Amino acid sequence: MALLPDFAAEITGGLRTLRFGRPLHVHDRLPSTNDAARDAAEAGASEGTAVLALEQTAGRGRRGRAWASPPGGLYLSVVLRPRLPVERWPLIGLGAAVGVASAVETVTGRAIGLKWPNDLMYDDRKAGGILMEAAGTYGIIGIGINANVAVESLPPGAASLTVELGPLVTATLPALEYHYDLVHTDPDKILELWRGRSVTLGRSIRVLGREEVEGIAEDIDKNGALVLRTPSGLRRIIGGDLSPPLDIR
Ligand code: BT5
Repeated sequence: MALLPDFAAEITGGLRTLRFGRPLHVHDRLPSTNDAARDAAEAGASEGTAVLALEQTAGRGRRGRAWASPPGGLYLSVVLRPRLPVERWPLIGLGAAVGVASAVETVTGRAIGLKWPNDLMYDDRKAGGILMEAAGTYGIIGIGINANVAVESLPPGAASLTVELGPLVTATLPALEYHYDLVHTDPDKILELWRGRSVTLGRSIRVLGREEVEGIAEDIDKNGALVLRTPSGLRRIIGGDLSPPLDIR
């Protein structure tokens, strides 16, 4: 699990951020960049401290699910110290998704949509995901983007983009910082940008989980919850997983 200072310097040399990626620790391999960023946060690291690994051996998604992290992809975590009430923290995930989608689009020229809450979609397939973990006063935002890998090494339904890792990181960190700051200063703008990229809204879907609910994804509310129109009225869904749209053909 060696540190790669030369690659870190190559990225930070052209980095246009004030806090994000300052510093940036690059490792050849880690169990999970979210764990390394959490350790840094616990040790007092300032907001923006970032950890990148070229490969993860125990990458994770939400609810303890595994995140396939073969070499080639982007695995990045950033320490956050939000100045927001905790019920608004889900907006940070939405803001990060908007930021990462715009960075990926800029670098690859591919259109990226967002599936609620935080999936990056390319061509109806999942090309990336975001994991926001909160711990008291700080949060860790973890970003996984499938890049430069054979889709056979990813779960079914995944897509991988062809893009150089260095420029992708250099584009992602400023987009993350900009949208994270926007969550604090103009959260309505984040909601508007998220809605503009949504592949969920207007679709008939099923929320999967302990209690399954079907309905039409009508909107997201000011805290990022999904507003679902069901036969028995509007329901707010705070966290969960969505089925693929039920209204496809
Ligand atoms: C996510 O979880 O989409 C959040 C993924 C966050 C990964 C980053 S990488 C850097 C940082 N360090 C970490 O350890 N994690 C973060 P979720 O919505 O729960 O999606 C997980 C599900 O997506 C799995 O159950 C699989 O079905 C599928 N999946 C796993 N790996 C995938 C991949 N590489 N590409 C697309 N889908 C994948």
